[in-house]
Amino acid sequence: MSETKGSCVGLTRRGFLKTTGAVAGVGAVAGAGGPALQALAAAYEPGQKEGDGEQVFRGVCRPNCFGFCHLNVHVRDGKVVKTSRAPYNEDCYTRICQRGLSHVYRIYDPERLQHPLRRAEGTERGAGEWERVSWDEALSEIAEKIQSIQAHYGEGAVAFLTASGNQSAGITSAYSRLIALLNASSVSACLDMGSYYGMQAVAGLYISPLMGLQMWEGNEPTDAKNAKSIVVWGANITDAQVQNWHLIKEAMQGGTKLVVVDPVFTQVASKADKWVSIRPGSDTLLKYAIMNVVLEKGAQDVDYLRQHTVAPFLVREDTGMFVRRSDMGIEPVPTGDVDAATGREIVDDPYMVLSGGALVPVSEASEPEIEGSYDLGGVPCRTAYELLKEEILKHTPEEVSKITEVSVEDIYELADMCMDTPVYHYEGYGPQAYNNGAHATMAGLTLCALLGNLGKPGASYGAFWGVHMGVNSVYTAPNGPSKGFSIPSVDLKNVVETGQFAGQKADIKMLWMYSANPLNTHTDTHAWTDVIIPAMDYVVVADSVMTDSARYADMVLPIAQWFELEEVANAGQCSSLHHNEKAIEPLYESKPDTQIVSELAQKLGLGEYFTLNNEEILEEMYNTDMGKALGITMDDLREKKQIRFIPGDAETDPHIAYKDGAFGTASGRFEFYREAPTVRALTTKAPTPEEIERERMPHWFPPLEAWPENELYKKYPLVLMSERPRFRVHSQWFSVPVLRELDPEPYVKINPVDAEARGISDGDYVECYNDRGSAVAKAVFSNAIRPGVLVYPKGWQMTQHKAGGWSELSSTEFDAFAVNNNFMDVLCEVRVWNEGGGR
Ligand SMILES: Nc1nc2c(c(=O)[nH]1)N[C@H]1C(S)=C(S)[C@@H](COP(=O)(O)OP(=O)(O)OC[C@H]3O[C@@H](n4cnc5c(=O)[nH]c(N)nc54)[C@H](O)[C@@H]3O)O[C@H]1N2
Ligand SMILES: Nc1nc2c(c(=O)[nH]1)N[C@H]1C(S)=C(S)[C@@H](COP(=O)(O)OP(=O)(O)OC[C@H]3O[C@@H](n4cnc5c(=O)[nH]c(N)nc54)[C@H](O)[C@@H]3O)O[C@H]1N2
Ligand code: SF4
Ligand SMILES: [Mo]
Repeated sequence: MSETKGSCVGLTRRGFLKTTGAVAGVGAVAGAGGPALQALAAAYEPGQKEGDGEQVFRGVCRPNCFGFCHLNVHVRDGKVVKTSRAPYNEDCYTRICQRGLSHVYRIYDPERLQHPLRRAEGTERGAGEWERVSWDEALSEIAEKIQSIQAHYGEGAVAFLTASGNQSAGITSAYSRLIALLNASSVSACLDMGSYYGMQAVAGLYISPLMGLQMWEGNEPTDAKNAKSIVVWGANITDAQVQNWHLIKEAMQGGTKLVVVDPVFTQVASKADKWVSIRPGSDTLLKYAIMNVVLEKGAQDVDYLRQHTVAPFLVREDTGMFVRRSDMGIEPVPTGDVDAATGREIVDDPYMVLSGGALVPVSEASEPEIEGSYDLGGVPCRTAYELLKEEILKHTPEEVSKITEVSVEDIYELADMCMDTPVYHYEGYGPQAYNNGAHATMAGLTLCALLGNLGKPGASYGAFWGVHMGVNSVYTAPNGPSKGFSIPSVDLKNVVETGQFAGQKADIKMLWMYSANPLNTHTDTHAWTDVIIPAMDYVVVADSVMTDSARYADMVLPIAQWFELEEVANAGQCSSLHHNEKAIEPLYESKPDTQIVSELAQKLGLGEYFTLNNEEILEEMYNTDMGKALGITMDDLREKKQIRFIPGDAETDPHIAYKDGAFGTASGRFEFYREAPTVRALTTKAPTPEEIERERMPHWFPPLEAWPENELYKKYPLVLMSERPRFRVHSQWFSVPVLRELDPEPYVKINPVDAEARGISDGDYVECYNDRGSAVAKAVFSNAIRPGVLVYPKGWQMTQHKAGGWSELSSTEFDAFAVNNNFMDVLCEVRVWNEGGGR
């Protein structure tokens, strides 16, 4: 193992052994002869006690890896000695991984923050010099800053930023309540939003009767076995969604074929029946080429298009809007109902479709025509399907092959598999991480709608991920929602630079980050260190370890670890609520976020709103009338440990998306054509008329940066892509010795052709760089990487690199509609690292 820079986490072999010893000293590796993972993984039966005096608590592993695995947290003498697999109510979700098995190292991490830290007086932010302060001093100072900043710059000048470090009800509700009462601003993370926005654009949102919002609405992964083929679009399942890999494998054992479309020959690709290597950023085109073959073969599902999509709707050429009855001069009829969302009266003004050459309201046509045109008093109109067909016919396999670098034969073969339905399309988050990424999702779903490959067992497109919304909204906003700004994180730099947001003056002067490490996990570290942070009068970070973001704070607050408090995890791929018991007292001086917020509130004169302790907050959140009606109260959760918030059963009756043929769109149909595209979130950028036009249908346009036609390509000819390693979830687990032994330091995978052209040898330290920044890592030769592409496993803190950090290279540029972090839309160059030398 080599030495890495930085005081926090640079572990030499000697340092590593010393650390392991220190952890073992507090009883970490019970019964294990050493830190070997095998020993940590010793089998445990549910409820089994290892020995006298051992207590086993139910824990929930809750990083944003989507797994939310249930754990036994084994406690002896008030110390966690081990974590092991605990039973999920549904067997198919009972599982654990190497991260779940190594929690003891996180709890007793020597790097764990023990008490509040204030940036040492006279030192620069990021210098890493701290002084210990008491909680009373820390919270008094923070309260004084909040009050003085709000008095000077307005209430919205204080902003809270969170990401996906821990999606749980207690923490979320406590901060939401404080933000609402302070009228503070929120900075929202823009992670995976290309995929989310793309899905919502064409298919809308699904809200389950049990108050679950399916943010990513596909068939449950346990349904993959019902498909003839699984087509993976840029998902690294064996490493990034390891909890689902056994479901894919079981499907394969039952005869389901696996195809992987990925620029990289990933681990999943190596297990597949077919791997299709694609040029990064071009998935939308490949999907159009497949649709082209579908039309060529006449394989489209006319009935599905007619009944469940906007195919038969007529589109006016002049306005781009669907033809309604009012376009024929018939006044809309008031229904007497009011739209809850807009407060507007609902009128009856039906969409008109062609039937036997005449226009009729859609409900009156049993077999509306999906092809054809109509002259509406001089305004030409065509069916939405005609418009889609026109776009599809532009993208022949031959043309698409030239751009995507997928062979024509492969396009036909893939098209054949897609047409042999049901097909389970498993979309990951690679294709959406480009500026054009949302359209890859829109096109994928459109391909499925064209084939009627939705709403049936085995027939699905996308990902699957839910969040429970049945919380007590009076608790989270007792006097109504905050009047502060809601700023997407990719736009924060622009807001700080212009002092404007959504047409108003916006002076953001204080940032409080929790469950987030944006200087590491969001794009363009220098946007944070050089623009955003310097513009702040005050920066607070609440975390359990010294992260890249915490290093730049003025005050760092130590939080209690996951098993040191009771919590309810309320999101994830299993679409369940999960109960996490408190197993031990918070270590050192650390406190749960809920307690930190309550104690601060006392100092802010908001004490009357924060009289409940952590457990009582959870009861307040779930013991609602709705909770009682749904059988989801805190008592239910404490007893059952896991409660599914969508109907069905994972094993015997998996969730099938769009089963009833209805979609959460304005028309209630699948909208491959949209009348009035709207942005996902307000930003400082307004979409241009061309962008609005483009947004109506899935459309391919080149990535913003990572494309050969880009001028920058001459200087930076390599596309820089990330992958999620099995050793970390984002930046979490970064300092766990047993995992560091397997994965000691940052590396970058490079095709030998690219390396040799630059005089790079396998194992050299190399510097990847562009105009925004650089990162130094070890070069690992790999023929699994396409020439012209570099791949780095993400999530190292900057202090773990010899120099720089991966997020220095990406940009905060974003698409005005999807408002997403473009993690893969990055160009760079690489050279042998010249330590101490300049460029
Ligand atoms: N161990 C671990 N697990 C995790 C996480 C973690 O940090 N660590 N993070 C979690 C989170 S929040 C998320 S969002 C998920 C992400 O889950 P995944 O999306 O499965 O994870 P990635 O490793 O980003 O894999 C993306 C894949 O897309 C490919 N790709 C890149 N560009 C393109 C393209 O243009 N087209 C195609 N077809 N493929 C492309 C990449 O080569 C890569 O194989 O993982 C979750 N699980
Ligand atoms: N290069 C590159 N970067 C990426 C991606 C990529 O594909 N490529 N993917 C992105 C995606 S999809 C995601 S979702 C993000 C995730 O981005 P983040 O959410 O910022 O990442 P994490 O490292 O999981 O969590 C942040 C911090 O939350 C802290 N935390 C955990 N539990 C608690 C708690 O209870 N209270 C408090 N106060 N803090 C807590 C952790 O210790 C950790 O330091 O990463 C993104 N970053
Ligand atoms: S890290 Fe994810 S997959 Fe691993 S045990 Fe935790 S929740 Fe499960
Ligand atoms: Mo994510």
